[in-house]
Order: sequence, then C-alpha cells, then structure tokens
Amino acid sequence: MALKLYFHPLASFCQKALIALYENDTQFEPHIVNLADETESAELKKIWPIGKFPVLRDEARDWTIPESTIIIEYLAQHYPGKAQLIPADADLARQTRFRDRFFDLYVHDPMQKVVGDRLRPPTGKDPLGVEQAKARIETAYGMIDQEMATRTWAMGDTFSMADCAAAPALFYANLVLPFGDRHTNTARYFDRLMKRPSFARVVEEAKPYFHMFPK
Ligand SMILES: N[C@@H](CCC(=O)N[C@@H](CS)C(=O)NCC(=O)O)C(=O)O
Repeated sequence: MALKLYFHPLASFCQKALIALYENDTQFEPHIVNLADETESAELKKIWPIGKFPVLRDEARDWTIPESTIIIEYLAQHYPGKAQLIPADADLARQTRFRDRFFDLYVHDPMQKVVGDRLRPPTGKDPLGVEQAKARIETAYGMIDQEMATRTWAMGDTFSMADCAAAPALFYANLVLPFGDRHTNTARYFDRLMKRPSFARVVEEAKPYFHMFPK
C-alpha cells in the first residue's frame, strides 16, 4: 500500500488526520506508535526527528509528510476524493486554512498544555501556564460560539479541513474546560461533529485507549 500513517488512536492531532482519511475512504496502512516505547519512538524519530505524530509516509512518491494540516493538504492534492476538504476557490481555501490554524493554535494547543500539565511531576507543574491556556480556550469558545450561530460546519455548509481540526480539539477541550451552558452554539456544533461518520469512527477506535487519558 502506498500510504502508511504513523499515529496513535488516542492522540488528538492524529485523529485530525484520520478524519481526513476516513472522509474520503483513502486506503492506508495504519501504523500505531506507542511513544512510551523507546524502540517505537526511535523508529518514528528516524523519519521525523521531532518525534511527534501524525506522520504520513507515501512510498509511491517517496515523501514523508509530518504535521496534520500538511497531511490533509497532501491528501487533497495527491489523493483527492468525494470530500473536498480544501475548497478550490482561493479565498475560501485561505479562510479554511485560517480556521484550521485557529482551532490548532487557540483550542488544540492550549488544551494540550492543560492535559500535558497533568502528566508532569508534582514539582514541575505550571499553574499559571494552565490558567492562561484555559483563558485562551475560553476566548476561542466565545468566538466559535458567535460564528457557529449561523453555520453548520466551520466554513458554512460544507465539511472541510477546518472541521477536521475542530473535532478532536473540541472533544478534548470540552473534557478540560466544558462548554457548559455558556457556549450553546459550540455545543451544538460539537454534537454535529460527533455524529459525522468519520469522527464517530475515530472516537470509536480511540475508546479502548480512553483509560490512558489523564483525568
Ligand atoms: N503541529 C503538530 C502537532 C502534533 C502533536 O502535538 N502530536 C502529539 C500527539 S496529539 C504528539 O506527538 N505528542 C508527543 C510529543 O509531544 O512528544 C500537528 O499538527 O501534527
């Protein structure tokens, strides 16, 4: 098989890439990496020294593609399918990329900060950093709530790369900072994302690993 994805089903950025693959039924060889295992982590670092995943390997073109957004861009370019996750129109494509960046930088990354702090030893905690991360997520929720008052998906009527970014980011962010009843449009958007077959499958496949999520 030409495509091989290095990933873990519980890892949120990996889920973002999986949604894109599932949206288009793109065939790939799944390669689950346990980062806690030194050999597996070293194997990943051989192809991407940063050591983060997802990483896509395309044997047919001899390309190694790290970074969830770039993986989705690559799939859209070389393995297009029925779901056009990046619009052909240049202005719409730019707006899609902006929303993808928004979810990654202002929901996903701060969510990782909060979760990552739970894994730190008691002497290495960063309460101020966690507080700032939660404040950033709260601001982002408010902005998402305004936008989603009139939209089905992040870009409007069509599911896009921005929704691939939003789904896992909101899934885990809601666990560390629940939408509550302050952000009802965000909560309704999240319900739609949960029902989207590609993301429902991702969540189903992550369930066996949920016990590993730090409470
Ligand atoms: N910007 C990267 C972020 C990837 C990322 O943070 N992946 C996490 C899993 S969700 C990871 O590899 N964490 C392990 C580590 O930081 O060492 C992307 O979009 O793919």
